[in-house]
Amino acid sequence: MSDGPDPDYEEDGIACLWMRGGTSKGAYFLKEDMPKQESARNDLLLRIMGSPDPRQIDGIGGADPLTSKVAILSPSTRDDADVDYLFLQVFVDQARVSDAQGCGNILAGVGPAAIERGLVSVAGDETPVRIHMLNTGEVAKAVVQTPGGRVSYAGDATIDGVPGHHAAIPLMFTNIAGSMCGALLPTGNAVDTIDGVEATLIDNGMPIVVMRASDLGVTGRETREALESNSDLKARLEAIRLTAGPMMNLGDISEKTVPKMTLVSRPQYGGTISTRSFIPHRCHATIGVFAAVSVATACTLKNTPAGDLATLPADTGFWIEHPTGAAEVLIERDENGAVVVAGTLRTARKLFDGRVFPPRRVNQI
Ligand code: NQM
Repeated sequence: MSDGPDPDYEEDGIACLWMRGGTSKGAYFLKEDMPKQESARNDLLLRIMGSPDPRQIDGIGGADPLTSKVAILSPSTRDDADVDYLFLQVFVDQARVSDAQGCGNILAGVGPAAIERGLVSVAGDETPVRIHMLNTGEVAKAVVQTPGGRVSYAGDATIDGVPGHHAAIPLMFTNIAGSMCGALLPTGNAVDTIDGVEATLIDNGMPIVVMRASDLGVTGRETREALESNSDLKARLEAIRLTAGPMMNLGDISEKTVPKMTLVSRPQYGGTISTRSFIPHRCHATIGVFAAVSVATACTLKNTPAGDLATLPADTGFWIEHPTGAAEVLIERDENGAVVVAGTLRTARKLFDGRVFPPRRVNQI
């Protein structure tokens, strides 16, 4: 990164990889191409995405939190990682950019993007990439298909919520318990009661609040659209969230995207459990990767909302049902039943590689 003035982004554009990562979509940048000041960087990202505007019509964002995401990559600052990854959530209808959560779906595109941008060298037909997730401080391990010395996105892996089949990108995690809350169960309890609703406040990679859908007056089988139009439910969830945040050591979360709110019910399609996730104000079309790991972990806790409703698998494969299918989470437990390793399989795809042009601010003209 040069010490000189920032370039003329509006005139020259900025190098951008637009990728699908798992069931999300986002813009991948090199840190060295970004403004040095955080406030200038966030302002640039808002303009690139077209926020604040519910349609993001003047930017590349997809008018949905799941398609208004950013990954910033840089050479790793740690010996046990190959690349540093900062995730940023660009709000759609507010002028806000948040680093207060990670994202396991966008993580799926980090390995390929790091290779595409020359931060990581191809190692053979498959290239392992150790990713330092700056939002939580943990390292994830991904494996990228690299036959013939370049990233291949083609393959036969499928994930629910994404049409077609693509190259598999396995992701493995260790030591993610308490990633943001300091402990797997930050209150020390497997069940807390908030506003009369039993909830498990848990963080195994993502802080989530797990509640029985039936305790909130819904079945948990509703569509994303039906839940999003239920304003009474959304108000009740937000009231519970505002209480849960400080209990989870997250401080005042009124302006943050964590904790996520997860409604659980019995599995419908032979999976482990059925979910509907609020992230936190829109209902997820599928489920976040780390949120799915956290729900799977909650399923292993007896006499809890998830533990009571789950049908635990005989092996390590937990299927977390969501509005458009199910996500598989691999869970390995130690002799005490504690989750020590978690993993999942995602796919990712390079959609566009080019330069993106933000609009000028009025005061710049
Ligand atoms: O939980 C959405 C997503 C996510 C996050 C969100 C995610 C995760 O699906 O790891 O992937 O929870 O805001 O992209």
